[in-house]
Amino acid sequence: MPNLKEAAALLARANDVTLLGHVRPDADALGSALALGRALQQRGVKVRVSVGEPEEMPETLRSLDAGGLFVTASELPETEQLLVALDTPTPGRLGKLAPRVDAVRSAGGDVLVIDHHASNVFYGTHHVVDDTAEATAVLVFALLEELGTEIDEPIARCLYAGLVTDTSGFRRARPSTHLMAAKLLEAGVDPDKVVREIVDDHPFAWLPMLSDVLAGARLEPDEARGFGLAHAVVTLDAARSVRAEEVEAVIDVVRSTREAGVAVVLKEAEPTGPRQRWTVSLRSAGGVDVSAAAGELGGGGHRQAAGCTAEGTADEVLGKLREALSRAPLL
Ligand SMILES: [Mn+2]
Repeated sequence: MPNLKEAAALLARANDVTLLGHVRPDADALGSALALGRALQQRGVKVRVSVGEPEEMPETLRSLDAGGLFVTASELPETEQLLVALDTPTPGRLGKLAPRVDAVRSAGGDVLVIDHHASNVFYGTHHVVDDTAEATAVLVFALLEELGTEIDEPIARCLYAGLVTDTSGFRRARPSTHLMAAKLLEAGVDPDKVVREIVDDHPFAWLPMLSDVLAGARLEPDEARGFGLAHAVVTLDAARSVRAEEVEAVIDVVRSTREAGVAVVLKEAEPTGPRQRWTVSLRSAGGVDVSAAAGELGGGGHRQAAGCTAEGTADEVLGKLREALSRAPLL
C-alpha cells in the first residue's frame, strides 16, 4: 500500500496529535479516528478526536469512545503538530474545522490524510489514500499493523464498527478484509452488540415517522438509465420526532426496493435563506455510478453510496437528480 511506512514513521515520532473525521460522522469516520487515537495514546501521545459538526458525539457512536478521546470543536487547541484527517476526501468535509489544514501546514506541521474515497483531493502533507479499501478502518488497521500496535478490544470495536457499516454488513468485503474482521473478533469484539448499538437501535418513534415517509415514496422504473429509481422525502416536520440517526437510516429501507437500481432520499435541512435546503443520500445496487450523479450536484462519495446537498423544492431537486442519473456511468 502506498506511503504506509512513511505514514507509520510520521505517527511513530508524533507526540501531540489531533484526529478529525468528516462532519456528521459515521461509524467509519469516528471509529477510525478513535481507534488510531487510542493506539497513539497508548504510545504516550497526547491525543484528541473531534469533528466540525455536530458539537456532541452522535448517540449511537458513543460506545466507541472507551477512553473519552472525543472533544467538541471549541475545545480543540489553537493548532497541533500533526493533524490526521480520516474518511474525509476534501477539507470542505471537515466543515468549520477546514481552516486547520492550512493553519497546520503554514506553521510547518504535518497533515496526514487517511481515506478511501475516490474523490480524495490529496490536501495533506502525507497520504494513505486507497479507493480500493472498503473502509477507512481497513487503512487504519494496516497502519496499526505497521506500527506494531497491539489491538485491544476497544480499538478492535472501533475498527469493526467502521468495517461492518461501510461494507453494508460485509456484502462488499474482500477475503483479506474478512481476515481483518477475524482478527478483530479474536481481539474480543462482540459483533452482535456492536451492530445492534450502531445500526439496529432506534426509538419506537421511528416507526410512525417511517410510515409517513414511506407512504410518500415513489418508484420510477424508467429512470436511472432504466435501472429504476425509488425515492422518498423526509421533511423537517417528519424528522422532528426522531434523531439524525433515524433520518439517515431511511435510505436503507428505500434501497431494498427490488424494482429500483438507484435509491434516493431527500432530507430537508434547516433553512439558511429563503429557499428549502436538502441533503441527499444516493445508493446504487451496482448498475450505475451514483457518485458521478452526486458529483454533478457538487457532492461525492463512492460508486454505490454517495451524497450531496441541494437547494429548491423537493421536485426541483428530484428533477436535477433524474437528469444527473440519466448521465451517470454504468458500473
Ligand atoms: Mn468510509
